[in-house]
Amino acid sequence: MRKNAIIATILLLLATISVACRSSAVSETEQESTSEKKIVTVGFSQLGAESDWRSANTESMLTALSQENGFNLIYKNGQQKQANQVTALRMFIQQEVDYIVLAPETETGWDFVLGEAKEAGIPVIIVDRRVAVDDSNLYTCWVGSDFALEGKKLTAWINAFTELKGIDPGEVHIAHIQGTLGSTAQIGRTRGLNDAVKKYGWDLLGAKNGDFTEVRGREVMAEFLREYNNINVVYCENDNEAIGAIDAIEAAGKRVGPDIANGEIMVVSFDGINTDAQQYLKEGKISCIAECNPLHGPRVQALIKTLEAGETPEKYNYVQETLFSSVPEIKVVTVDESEGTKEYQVEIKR
Ligand code: GZL
Repeated sequence: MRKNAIIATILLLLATISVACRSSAVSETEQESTSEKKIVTVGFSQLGAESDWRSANTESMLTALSQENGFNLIYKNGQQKQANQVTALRMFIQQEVDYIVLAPETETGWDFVLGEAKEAGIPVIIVDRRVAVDDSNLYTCWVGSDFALEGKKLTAWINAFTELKGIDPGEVHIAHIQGTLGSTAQIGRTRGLNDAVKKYGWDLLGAKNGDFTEVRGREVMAEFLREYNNINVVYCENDNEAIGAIDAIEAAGKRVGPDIANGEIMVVSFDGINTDAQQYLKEGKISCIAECNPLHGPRVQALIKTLEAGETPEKYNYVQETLFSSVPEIKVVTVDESEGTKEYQVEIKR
């Protein structure tokens, strides 16, 4: 009898221990699954939907910051108005999101609302264009392109073209279609052209704002054609403007192409994501496109993961980009880096 009692007690003890272990394992598993499943809430303020580049950028961001990737994304489109973006950021702050991601329309006017985000302890990641604020601690980090370098690359290509064809720099007559004034992309690409005009001695006829859209590109190109009869290069600050400009040039009965010695008008551009522009490049209607990569979604996702792990990402994260050329003889151009003095070769993709 006593023996049975002892065996029963031991069995009861073993059963109790195994239940305790299983429950702690379950709770650990649950904890692990809970921590693995931690959903990160992100408020993303996109500036608008003005171009194919912007659409590709938005799609990349929404795909990367998806629920299956562990995010609860609150997406707001600013319709090209900074006031709408400021309202969106204030809403994100009220909702106490974990992170704010901002693709700013233009560089200035962000100090106050970014100060409110900082006050609320919400890290801000800037994507694509930059913000010009007094205190760069108002945002955690930025990812995007070096727009001044893009301008350097494209103007280096124009110079290589004139040298290849033996065209006198003074015979290069440029119509400049700018992007949204005050945006980092416009500031950098415009600086690239203005510096090159001084460096090579080109004739810059004028600059008009095409606002990165096809409609405005067409309108301002028509204005240029009414004002000047010697345009032989059109420097467009994105592909949508270039497509509109080509429409206007052809509507005026002129030809687009690299044969400027025989009256063609050479069109160059930025981005390289628009399928029509890529087709124009193949046909030679656009002579060169400086790549501007819109696929920032995975890059922003990686920055958030770094922050979630308690690590500090680089403050400024530049995307590597190249040139697309329709002129096969030009295979590489040499540019010096925007800030540095190092020269480097830009392999041209065909
Ligand atoms: C560049 C981006 C620009 C694109 C345009 O990073 O801000 O805005 O070049 C877009 O196509 O509208």
